[in-house]
Amino acid sequence: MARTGFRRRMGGTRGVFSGFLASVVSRGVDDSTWEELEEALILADAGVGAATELVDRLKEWSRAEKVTDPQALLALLKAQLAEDLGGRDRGLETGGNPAVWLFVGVNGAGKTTTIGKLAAREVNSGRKVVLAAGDTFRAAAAEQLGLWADRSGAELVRGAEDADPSSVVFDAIQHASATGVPLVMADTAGRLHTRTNLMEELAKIHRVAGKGPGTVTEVLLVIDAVTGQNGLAQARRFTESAQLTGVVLTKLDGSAKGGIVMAVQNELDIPVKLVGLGEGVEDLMVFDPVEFAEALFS
Ligand SMILES: Nc1nc2c(ncn2[C@@H]2O[C@H](COP(=O)(O)OP(=O)(O)OP(=O)(O)O)[C@@H](O)[C@H]2O)c(=O)[nH]1
Ligand SMILES: [Mg+2]
Repeated sequence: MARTGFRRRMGGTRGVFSGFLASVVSRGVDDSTWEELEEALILADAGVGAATELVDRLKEWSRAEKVTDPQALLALLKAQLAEDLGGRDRGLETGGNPAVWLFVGVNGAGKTTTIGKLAAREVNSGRKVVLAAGDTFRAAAAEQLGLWADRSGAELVRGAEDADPSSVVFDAIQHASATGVPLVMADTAGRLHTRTNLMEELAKIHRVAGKGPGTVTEVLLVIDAVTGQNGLAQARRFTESAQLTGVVLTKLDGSAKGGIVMAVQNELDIPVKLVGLGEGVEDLMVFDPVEFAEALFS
């Protein structure tokens, strides 16, 4: 996706900062600049702690350097934001024979869609992929994953209706191993039929997946950016029981709460590895802090 495409799709969150941008550009840096910026960051769900800390840092610098030029302030703001969000490894580990990537998250977050988009990316780069239909909550879930398998050129392994999710994932890994496929992406349910606790079920899938020939190299939590701080609360629950390696933040295109990227990394200390910017197969990007900062403040 071109840079302009990213900027345009970030329109919801950009809108939150447009008042601050317009007033700092027209009036220069003054006392209300800080309040407006802090308010906008909080409205965008960056988290109060992160917002205050960033604004205090900028305020101190601009007072020490006697900066009143808005462009100088915006340049520093972008650089600081990108630096705060940067320095993280956002790669997805592919070593593992096969490598197994688990996708977890509440229902509707975008797990299945993200798997479909990523499968297409991997297949396009020449890697064979098996998709494991570990969401056995609804029959339609496996069908939805099957559509993505067809579209992306990946193979689907599904179980009987109401099959144990762990066994479906285990079978998929064995199948991948037996046929020389290096990567398995496993879908999971955001809710369950049984009274079993979701977190326990996910822990079991993780454990069972590790017993086969493969290695679980990624556990990606999928969060819907539209839910903002609420998504952060969900994420906390998942971090307590799943060994997460990264976050996929979906629906940034429809969200005014893109600041959640800051909250996730600051408060949970988990890298946002990928962002979803639409429903299509192309609408998934590796999260780029520089591009993100540019999109919000230019
Ligand atoms: N606009 C937009 N829509 C998205 C994005 N990612 C997913 N969606 C949509 O969100 C809806 C839910 O996505 P799913 O992938 O089915 O979510 P899920 O987590 O698998 O949901 P369950 O299977 O019910 O647990 C679908 O309509 C997707 O097309 C995104 O980045 N942007
Ligand atoms: Mg799903």
